[in-house]
Amino acid sequence: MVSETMKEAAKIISDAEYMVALTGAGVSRESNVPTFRGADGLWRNYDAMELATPHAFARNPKLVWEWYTWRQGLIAECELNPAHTTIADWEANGVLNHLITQNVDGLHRRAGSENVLEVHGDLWATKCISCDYQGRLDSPAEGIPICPECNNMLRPDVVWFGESLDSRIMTRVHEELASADVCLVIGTSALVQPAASFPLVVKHSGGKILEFNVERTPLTPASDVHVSGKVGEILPKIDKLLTNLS
Ligand code: BJW
Ligand code: ZN
Repeated sequence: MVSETMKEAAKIISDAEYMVALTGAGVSRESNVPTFRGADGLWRNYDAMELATPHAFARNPKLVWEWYTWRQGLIAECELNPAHTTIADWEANGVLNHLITQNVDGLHRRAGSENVLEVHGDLWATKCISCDYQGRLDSPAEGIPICPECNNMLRPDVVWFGESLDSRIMTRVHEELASADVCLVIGTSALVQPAASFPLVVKHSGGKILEFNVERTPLTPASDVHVSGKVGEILPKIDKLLTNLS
């Protein structure tokens, strides 16, 4: 079924001059990657402060690595869903200019998206806790990976609570937001800063926000259109509407 809000969203997308998207864990939910918050989210069974902070890593690096190894295994096995592929098609077709993702699962790149800013890092990337070494894993970590340069511990190269986002990536994010007249907000609870405020930059410069989510979020009141439902189902329907509009 095609709803009125889907039609409104398709019209705004087809009229956009420069469109960016902010994605979150909801985009990968239909690939069976757990989200963070909500009834079946990771934070139901795991304490964020025990796992996703620099303090947690300093206290118990083995536990933190076990959690990341488990997630790496899940992601290595999972399949793309139509939300990832539609977003990648929109970039290839010139509908979407740039993608800003909070996801660390790498699934947007696997789907073929190239203009991607991964603001919370990459689950497969590592960095040394004491020297400048940066590396990549090609399969789930075994135990605590060790730095080949200085023998100290490697950590996942992701952004934990209390850590700043990479300043070069933030500069690129703000360049993209300044260029955009439409921002899609796809499958994020919009609770984690600073990412949750990125769409408001577009809104405050006169642009539009289109939100796609199964639930309302703090960004819903600022959104020009909120399309309710699973993004793996909604985005392909909107794609069909775009074909009819063009
Ligand atoms: C579907 C769907 C389907 C499901 N279809 N939809 C007080 C006020 C303001 C800020 C702060 C504060 N106290 C602390 C802060 C700062 C903090 C913060 O924002 N905290 C808030 C939680 C309160 N932020 C930070 O610390 C950031 N750094 C920073 O601010 O630096 C400056 C600073 C330094 C020192 C002190 C203070 C400030 C860093 C944030 C890093 C976040 N890291 C994580 C982990 C990454 C690594 C890893 O994955 O292991 O990033 S946390 C986690 O949340 C992950 C995600 O990227 C991020 C966002 O989650 P997301 O993607 O929105 O997922 P969910 O699960 O929340 O939502 C899923 C959504 O999908 C839901 O809405 C569903 O409905 C929907 N959905 N299925 C459509 N099929
Ligand atoms: Zn090192």
